[in-house]
Amino acid sequence: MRIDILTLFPGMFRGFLDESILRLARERQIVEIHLWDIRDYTDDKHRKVDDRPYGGGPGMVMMPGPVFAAAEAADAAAEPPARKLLLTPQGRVLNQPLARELAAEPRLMLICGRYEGFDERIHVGLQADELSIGDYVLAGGEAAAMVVVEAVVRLLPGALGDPDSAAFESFEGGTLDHPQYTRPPVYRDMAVPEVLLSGNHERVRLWRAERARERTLRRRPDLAAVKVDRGQ
Ligand code: 9D3
Repeated sequence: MRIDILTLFPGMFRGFLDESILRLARERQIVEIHLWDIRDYTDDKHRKVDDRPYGGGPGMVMMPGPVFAAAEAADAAAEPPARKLLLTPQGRVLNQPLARELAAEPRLMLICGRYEGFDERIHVGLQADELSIGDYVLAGGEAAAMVVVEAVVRLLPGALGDPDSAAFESFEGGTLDHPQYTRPPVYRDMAVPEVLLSGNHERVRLWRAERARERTLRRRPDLAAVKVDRGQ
């Protein structure tokens, strides 16, 4: 997969892309990620990327010219044309099925905004889908783009060391994870549940399923409800 990221702050991505799973996936050539500085696609001496909203109101709006020019340059850099995603609070909210859908694309273009938002002609003219990562207010699209990249890249075949771990996870199974323990067996007077030390795999499996179900009902009844609706 190829991912192009358009941003006013490419420096925010460097550490993120150079560590852990993103570094490994890039080294293994599972994903190729390119950063584009939207300010490089301005044509005035002040390198202006935002302007005041028509109709008045607070804040500034991302101008169409630099974003279109950067998106066209990125699209022309490879084939096929990218699926374009505009990170905005108004977008479809990212969830695991959408991450899976995006992971099946050959190319993604993530367009990050700052200020109050994008000129509407950007999403209309570029045929970009709007994407949010949840109902809280960020200062711009960059952190959201990193969330999308991490959620998608870990699903690409070969990106995780263990090929099973992506299939067994929370949300796709419809429940939260059960509690986990590792050594030592007692830490600061807190003991690991006896069943996990028993060696009885059937008891362990049942205990984990019960704890996962209990947690899901208490903390995320919305997820538990999805599971009932599907008749699982
Ligand atoms: C919804 C708030 N807006 C009302 C005036 C102003 C506004 C706040 C924050 C406009 C843009 C932003 C910057 N946010 C993003 O760029 C963003 C975002 C987010 O804030 N929450 C969840 N997902 C995303 S994706 C991009």
